Amino acid sequence: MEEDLALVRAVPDSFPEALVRGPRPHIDLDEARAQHGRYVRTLVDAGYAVDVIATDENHPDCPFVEDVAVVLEHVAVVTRPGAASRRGEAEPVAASLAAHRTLRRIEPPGTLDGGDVLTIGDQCFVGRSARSNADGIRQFARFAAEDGRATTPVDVSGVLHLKSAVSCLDDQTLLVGPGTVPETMFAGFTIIPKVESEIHLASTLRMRNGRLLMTANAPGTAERVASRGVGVDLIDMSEFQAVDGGLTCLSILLSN
Ligand code: CIR
Repeated sequence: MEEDLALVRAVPDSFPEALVRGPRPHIDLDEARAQHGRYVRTLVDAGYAVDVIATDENHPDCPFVEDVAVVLEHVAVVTRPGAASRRGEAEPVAASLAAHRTLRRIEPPGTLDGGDVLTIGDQCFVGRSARSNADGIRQFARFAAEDGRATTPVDVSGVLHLKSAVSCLDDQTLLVGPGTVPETMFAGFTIIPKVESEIHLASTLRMRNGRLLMTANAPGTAERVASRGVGVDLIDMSEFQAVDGGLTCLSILLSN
């Protein structure tokens, strides 16, 4: 029987030192762990078997597992994150994925963050961001082609990753932060704009039970999405948002 698996990584004591683009925020570690616990419970309730990878104190950003591997149908691409301080996060995640997929690896000088890869059906859109460079995108495109998928690079501005800008509500509908990507790259999709003041707050995670998890501090955008008949669940992830994280970045979801 097909099983849907979620890989997550526990929050280290060093999490308040996670990378951040703006001024360093105050992070409440207990609250971060409580929020992570609720995120994991939501995945369990949605029917995922959750594999919790041990944390790593030397890597404050390690709960953001999405950035170190991209899982396709047959292969998993182990990335080489754009931030050098994050490169040591990949191996335990790769070890866990090796049981499920053939591994491919992004090699220097390529860099790629999984947060820049948006897969919809047989298409992969990859953000050209501060974290993912042209060589990394070229290497990724080769691996995606092995998996039968075409890759389209997309310029990203004003946010960390492509998936901070664009998320997928279903195979035809995208939620997009106005001004973050050239929308012409997504011709053929229905585009729902995020509420302007919520561009950095609204993020989504599409779950196997057909429901959409959304961040609770972007109510205008959640309302816009719910009014289309999508079943929305809200979650407070403020401590992860404070260091530029969204909802997809805290898990890697895969089917077996
Ligand atoms: C970083 O700057 O790398 C982390 N503090 C946040 C990463 C968030 N990842 C994601 O949205 N895919």
